[in-house]
Amino acid sequence: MSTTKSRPRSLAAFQRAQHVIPGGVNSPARAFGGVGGQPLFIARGEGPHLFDLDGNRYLDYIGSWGPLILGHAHPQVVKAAIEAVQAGSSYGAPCERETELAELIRTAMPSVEMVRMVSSGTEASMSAIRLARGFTGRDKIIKFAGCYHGHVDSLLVSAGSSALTLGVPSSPGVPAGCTNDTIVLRYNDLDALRTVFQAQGDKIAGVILEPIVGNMGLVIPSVEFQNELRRLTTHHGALLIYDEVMTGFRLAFGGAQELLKQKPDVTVLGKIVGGGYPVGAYGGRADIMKKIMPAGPVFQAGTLSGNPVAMAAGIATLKVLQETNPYPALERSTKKLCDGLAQAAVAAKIPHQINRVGSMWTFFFTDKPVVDLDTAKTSETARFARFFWAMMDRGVYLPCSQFEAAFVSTVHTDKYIDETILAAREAFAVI
Ligand code: KE4
Repeated sequence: MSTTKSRPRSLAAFQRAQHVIPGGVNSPARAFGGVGGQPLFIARGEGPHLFDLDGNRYLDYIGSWGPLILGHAHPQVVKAAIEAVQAGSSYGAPCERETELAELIRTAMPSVEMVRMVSSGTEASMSAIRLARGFTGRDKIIKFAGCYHGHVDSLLVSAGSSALTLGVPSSPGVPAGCTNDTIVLRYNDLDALRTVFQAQGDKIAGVILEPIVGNMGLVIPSVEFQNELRRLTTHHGALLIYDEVMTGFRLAFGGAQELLKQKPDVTVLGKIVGGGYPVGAYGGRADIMKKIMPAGPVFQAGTLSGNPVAMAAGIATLKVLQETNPYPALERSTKKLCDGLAQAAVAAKIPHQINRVGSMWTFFFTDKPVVDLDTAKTSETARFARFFWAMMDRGVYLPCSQFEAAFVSTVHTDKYIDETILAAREAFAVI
């Protein structure tokens, strides 16, 4: 780890946390395992900035790993959450905010005719898998190496994000019985997809994928791959499940499915849909969703599902997105950022690939086009770690892994984009 700054209060906080929390963090993605050194402990977030316990200010390109498309503490989200809290924190009974958020999701994504709220992306993808199996009466699920769908036992094989960063894409503690029905293929691999469906298409309950991947770093599907996924699942009666936890409301108001002009059978949501509060959701065709209890026999439940405070934050966030349509501006600002990073890398003669869709992007330290996990892994992760700390020391907070996407928010103005490009020019000169 090569930081030049001392951050004594973060260090002390980390040492204290390690006595009571495994690894001192409540999610391994925050552990800096991929870049070395100790994680920062945050005092507060404000707009595009994070402030650590030592009073340092950083331009935040993580945005809580995606939810904060409007930046930290957006006034309308804060107001909505405070009003909701003053009416109580949780009822254990339905409230109209749940219906309102479900209706907003349906407006954004016409493929989603009905929605069930849960409390995390993991819970949403786990439930979507169970739904696919319950609806089709089949057991096999196809996933793709490098995609991450949360820490669902049956999907913790060749998983991306922090499972990949920390070298446990297939975690101990997951019995073979949980993954025997999981088929792992290479992303963008048409031949493998066709071969599996030809051999066992009548056994496949569903295919789950990140329609535009964030968890190997950003990887874009070929049009042929997208279309073949839809053709084969339809032909064989398997469900096409888009995990839009990261891309939903990020790449367009209607998510990746709007951008790609695709129509999945089931969509998994999280992150932005809760505006930074614990919300996951899964939804899709009404005939499929009506299989979910109590409408149907497939069990799924949750004490804090549809929590009124979280619903209020999600509604406020989606309403701001719906009313302001920030996506063209996000496209412009993120393109400006990535063009600036590319120019700086070329000037420093640093081999790189930049994959970007809208306000999601990844700077890979490799000269090979990154189209799947194998090509993502050609990146020089040691150089990424040096870049990470060189940017951190210049007040820019990037995702602490080569295998994550970075995010631009609506409050990353030109001034801050320019500051980031300048920091990168200096950082490239020293890594
Ligand atoms: P959560 O259970 O963390 O809310 O969502 C799991 C999940 C599901 N699907 C996709 C496409 C996801 O990106 C995620 C979670 N993303 C990671 C970051 N890449 C969350 C960060 C963390 O694990 O702390």
